[in-house]
Amino acid sequence: MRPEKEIIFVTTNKNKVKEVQDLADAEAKSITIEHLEYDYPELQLEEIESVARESANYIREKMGLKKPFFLEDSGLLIPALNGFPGPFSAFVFEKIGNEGILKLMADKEGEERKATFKTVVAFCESAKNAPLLFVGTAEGKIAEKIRGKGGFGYDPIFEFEGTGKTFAELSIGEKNKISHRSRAFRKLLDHLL
Ligand code: ITT
Repeated sequence: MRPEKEIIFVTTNKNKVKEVQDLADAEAKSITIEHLEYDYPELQLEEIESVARESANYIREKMGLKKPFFLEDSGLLIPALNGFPGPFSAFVFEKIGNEGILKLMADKEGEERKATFKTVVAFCESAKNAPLLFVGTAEGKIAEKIRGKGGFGYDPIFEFEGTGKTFAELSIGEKNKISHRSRAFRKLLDHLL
């Protein structure tokens, strides 16, 4: 059967693709996700929304894609560190990793360990259309130590509120029930369906 809609996901991160693919398979069978591995230059802007929007505008101008496409920018925001690492999450992860974040949080207790994961999906129906943004967040706290073998990035130190488990202790399906990415992507699916 011909799929009703094909959309391109522009990202270098295969873990993001796995999660989004799993969610589309489970909740939107008429939508096919095509992965385009392309490392677009990410502007260092203060807001994750602006990074996602400007990245999508760059793709619109440079790539002239013939199909609808989206990309997403995600970040971990820790209020006790004034929102750090936020839009700089990829850079910070590369430089200091989860161990570095745990060190920065060493003197933080209780409410001070709160953190938010945020994903902003930027979707363009065509290269002519300005991006539409869909935002998803997940609330939790920074764990005391690295836990779990699943997931990627900051997952082993992000404990989802109430569950007591880090995202790295969940399967992809379980993470997709509650994650920032799934919440943003579901909004895109609602828009498309
Ligand atoms: P693209 O920009 O090519 O999509 P990326 O991995 O650079 O891939 P981001 O800039 O959105 O993606 O990610 C910022 C950082 O946050 C990066 O280090 C990711 O590993 C991490 N990250 C993103 N989503 C995450 C998630 O769901 N769980 C844990 N870490 C995540």
